[in-house]
Amino acid sequence: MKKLIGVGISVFCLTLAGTFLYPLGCSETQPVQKSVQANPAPPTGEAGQAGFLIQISAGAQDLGAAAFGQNPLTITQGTAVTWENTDTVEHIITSDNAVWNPLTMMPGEIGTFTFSDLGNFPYHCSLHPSMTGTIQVVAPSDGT
Ligand SMILES: [Cu+2]
Repeated sequence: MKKLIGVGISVFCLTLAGTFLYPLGCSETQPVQKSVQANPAPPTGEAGQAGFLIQISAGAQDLGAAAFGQNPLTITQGTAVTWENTDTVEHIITSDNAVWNPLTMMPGEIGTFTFSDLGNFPYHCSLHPSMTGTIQVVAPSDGT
């Protein structure tokens, strides 16, 4: 004559196991936060190619060709160029040959154009015609 008390023991064991396992689920790992502050990143051009940032200096209207942070600028084909207006007045970056639509930038604003064609691209500010710049677009070197 045997009394089966196995079921009762099993339930007890499961409860016990749950109690012991509970603390294990509590361990937390704090992820290390990496904070990298960089200058405003220019947008990424086509094919994942990095862009280039040209800052328009304060007082740009009196600076002529020096109004633009990089001038003349040589880039490889497909690069996106972003102008950032760090001045206190509006500027309108205009292609001499109407290659792109004029980029109107109030102070603090940016404008971007991706250069897909080779060649020299002179530009100016249509509000301050003495502000002139040139971008030269060259073929990416393929190492052959
Ligand atoms: Cu201007």
